[in-house]
Amino acid sequence: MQFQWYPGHMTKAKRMMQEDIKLVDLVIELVDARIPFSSRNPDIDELGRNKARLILLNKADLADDKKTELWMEYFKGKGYYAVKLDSRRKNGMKTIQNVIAEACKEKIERDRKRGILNRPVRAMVVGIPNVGKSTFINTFAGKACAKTGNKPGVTKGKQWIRLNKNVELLDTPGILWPKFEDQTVGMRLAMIGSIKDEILNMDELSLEIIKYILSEYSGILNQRYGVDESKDAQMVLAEIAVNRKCMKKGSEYDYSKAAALVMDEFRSGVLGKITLESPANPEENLG
Ligand SMILES: Nc1nc2c(ncn2[C@@H]2O[C@H](COP(=O)(O)OP(=O)(O)OP(=O)(O)O)[C@@H](O)[C@H]2O)c(=O)[nH]1
Ligand SMILES: [Mg+2]
Repeated sequence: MQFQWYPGHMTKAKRMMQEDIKLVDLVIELVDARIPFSSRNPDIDELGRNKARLILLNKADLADDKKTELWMEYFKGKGYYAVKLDSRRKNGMKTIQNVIAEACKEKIERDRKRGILNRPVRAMVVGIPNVGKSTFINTFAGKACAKTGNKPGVTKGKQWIRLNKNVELLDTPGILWPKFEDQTVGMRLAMIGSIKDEILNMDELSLEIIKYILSEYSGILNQRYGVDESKDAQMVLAEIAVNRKCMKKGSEYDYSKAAALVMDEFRSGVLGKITLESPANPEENLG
């Protein structure tokens, strides 16, 4: 399988990000909690150098809680602040407020020594497509948010959202691209649904996910589809087609229909909370 990701826009996006990052104290980076390695951008560490860094493990409601904890430890060990969340929900946002204050305490202290009081922390949200940036901004800002308008002297045309007296958010998120040239990374992005399905081989993808679930989350496929887990992925897929009556016209089984069913139920969380990579072996191949 080959993956394509926003070619052509990349250089422009990166240049814009470089400009935007100069304006903020804190970079809030969203990653997908199911693939915290593969959903990161290779350039973000370079771009965000000298800024306070907060990593949000978003869509944690779909991820394996134990593995999410391991990833939080991993990121904290590397000097980031890290919080897990479901961006669609309001709870959790208070924690983020507190972590932002903590992450920016040096800046606040520096301001205070220079006699600058109450200058809000400026933050921007970055992440790869579909990771939940807009959802997060909407939930975090809530209804009470007010656009502060253009700030003369800071920059032209940038809109800031004043969250409260302590935090301002750049209102357009920075879209980054993943390490799409790596095929394992591409595969995992495809699995969570971040790559257009039309260009994917869903049958192949479903066999990979079945293989992975059989080895890492035994019991799940038997429970959901009544399949024999001692068989290989191909046989398991065939059994899912039979048990779920995935038929073509006539009496032939439709394995592609079964494959699509498995992908859909994985992505929507129906199969359970499943994480595709661990911090100990993030680059290891699936299955
Ligand atoms: N389950 C779950 N779904 C989420 C969460 N956050 C966002 N989503 C869903 O993920 C999808 C993408 O969310 P967006 O907020 O549009 O993502 P984005 O990063 O702004 O995407 P682009 O603007 O395309 O770069 C939407 O269907 C959201 O409802 C979360 O924490 N949990
Ligand atoms: Mg968006």
